[in-house]
Amino acid sequence: MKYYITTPIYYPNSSPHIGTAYTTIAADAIARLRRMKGDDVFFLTGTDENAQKIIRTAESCNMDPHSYVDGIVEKFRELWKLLNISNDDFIRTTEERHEKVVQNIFNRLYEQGDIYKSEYEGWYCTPCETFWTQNKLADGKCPNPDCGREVELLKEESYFFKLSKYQDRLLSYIQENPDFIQPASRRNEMIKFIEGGLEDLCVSRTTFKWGIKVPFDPKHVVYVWLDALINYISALGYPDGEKYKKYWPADVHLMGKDIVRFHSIIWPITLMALDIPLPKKVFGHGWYLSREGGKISKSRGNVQDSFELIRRYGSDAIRYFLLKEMQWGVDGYYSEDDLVEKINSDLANDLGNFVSRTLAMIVKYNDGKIPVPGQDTELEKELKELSSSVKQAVEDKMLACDPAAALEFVWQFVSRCNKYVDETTPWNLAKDPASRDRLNTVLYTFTECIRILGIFCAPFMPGVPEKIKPLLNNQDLFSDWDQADQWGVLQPGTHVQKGEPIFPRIDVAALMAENPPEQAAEQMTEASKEQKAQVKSQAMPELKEEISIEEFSKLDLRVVKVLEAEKVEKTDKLLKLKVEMGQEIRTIVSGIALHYKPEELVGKKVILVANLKPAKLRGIVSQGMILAASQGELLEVLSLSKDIPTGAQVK
Ligand code: ME8
Repeated sequence: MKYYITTPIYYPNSSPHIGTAYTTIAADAIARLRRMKGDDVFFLTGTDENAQKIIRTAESCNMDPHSYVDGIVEKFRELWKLLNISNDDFIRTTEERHEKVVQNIFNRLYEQGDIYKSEYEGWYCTPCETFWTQNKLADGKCPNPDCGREVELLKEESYFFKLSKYQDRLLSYIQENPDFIQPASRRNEMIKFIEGGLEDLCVSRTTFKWGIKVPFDPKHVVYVWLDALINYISALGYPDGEKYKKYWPADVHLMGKDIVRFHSIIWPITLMALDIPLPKKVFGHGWYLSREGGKISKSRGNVQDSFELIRRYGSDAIRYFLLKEMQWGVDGYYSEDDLVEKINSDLANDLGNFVSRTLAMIVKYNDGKIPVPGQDTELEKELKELSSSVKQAVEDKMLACDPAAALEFVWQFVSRCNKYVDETTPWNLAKDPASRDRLNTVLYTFTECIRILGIFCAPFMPGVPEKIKPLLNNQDLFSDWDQADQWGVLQPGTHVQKGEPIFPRIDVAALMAENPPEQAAEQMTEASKEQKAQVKSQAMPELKEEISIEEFSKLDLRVVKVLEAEKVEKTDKLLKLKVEMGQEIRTIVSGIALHYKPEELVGKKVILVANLKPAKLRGIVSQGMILAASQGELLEVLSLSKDIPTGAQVK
């Protein structure tokens, strides 16, 4: 089966950021999965260079546009390489192979009467590269809710594309093909928009020279959006190229919701006019928003240096976080704090720890050799069935462009693997020679689980198989998706090793020392604090995965009394507390200083997670954690009103 997937081609007016990276990573994960399934995949990305805003940015840097974009395009290529993006081609719209196709198409549309010459009088938003009529403006500014910037009045001779002629045909197509625009909410928006009436589109400009010349009237350059959309076929060598014949129509054009309109109107109408089949799906995902409010975007200046983030956390972790946090059809939030939390909980703890502890047991109980397994029990059968259902669910979710849900399923398997360790208690089996056969089965199953996890993670985090491979004697076992529910692949007798943790925990204290919170807080303006409070208070946090009563009972919660409280020097969030728990006095560091003055806490009876591993914060060892409820900017420490003695259990 052939499978053709594309990302938008990005404007190289500044370096790529986390938002831009999301679409490319999501497309990459889908492409990788299809390849692992055996499909013949073509995955395209690139850069959209003939935009007016490129000239403006280049001018502001005193550079000519060519040199300017060359520099930024290199950054895109470098970032995609660091993020392990497996694109098959990278198209630049300043390449001759693209220009030729755009000119041919413009000619053809003109010759068949779909493009005609007239005069444009109206508004233009350069940041959005969009024409607007007077009645669409919002208070005289760009009506795009993410823009709202000044628009410019244009009056120039232009060529127009007869969108209106194709309006009814397009509408019927969208209505008859419910999968064409996804999710359904975007499809409905598009239907409404088209029903409102399509005006012919201005498709050339004369007030600057940067761009692809209209072949029969070279004082005009082609409007950047018509030019850009054509990349999806010019890269394949339309009209005669082998790749075009093989891969078109695209299986999915993946993009953010901001540009679904261009892909659902201008692009299909261009294709209809040329008598070319339409892409199978146009999918518009949500945006990454910053916790401080607003879309992560170059113009808002709220982007973090992606290269620095990769240096700090690694490409797999960034990929995992971005794929996991963008729920289907809605916006996602990005913050470095959330990223660190996810790395520590999902990657270091759930996944990494499973791999290290099980391999350590094979080293300890079987000299590092995979044993010959004995008879399966219900537990092994259950794991095998789960691997099949997870495999199918991941495929389905990825076809529906929903990597977050696909990863949920993968993590169901990760959790089940961890539970299997707790259920089988190999440390007890190892004490009893009569249980040797059972222990062998369990240890063997561990290695198979690791192998399968390597396959499940491969599309999302291609570095994971690379990290697991040397631990399983350098065998290449992770590229065939269908082996994710085949068991018994690993040969008994194979040597394994524990190695380094595949995802080391991030030391939050060290990170805080590198970027003290008070600095970050100072940088936050009052307005952005307010926005942050609004953003945070809007949504109830997602419910976590179900746990059993046994798992819950592992928590040791105790009543403690605060004896002393003081601020931790050089921080604005941390309080150091001395608490009494029965006969014992403990030191606790708690991030509640923005909500409580030290003296407000002294004498209060609060609840402590008493069996949490001690952690060092700002050089102070914190021996537990105080419970507090929080939403948005609100936070309250849970306290007791009755005089229950300290040390009492909370159940
Ligand atoms: O629109 N969250 O290029 P562009 C999620 N050249 N995705 C985001 C994002 C965010 N905060 N910010 C950007 C263009 N994106 C045109 C496309 S295609 C023929 C021409 C992603 O550089 C998302 O995919 O402004 C969005 O649609 C795209 O970057 C816009 O990139």
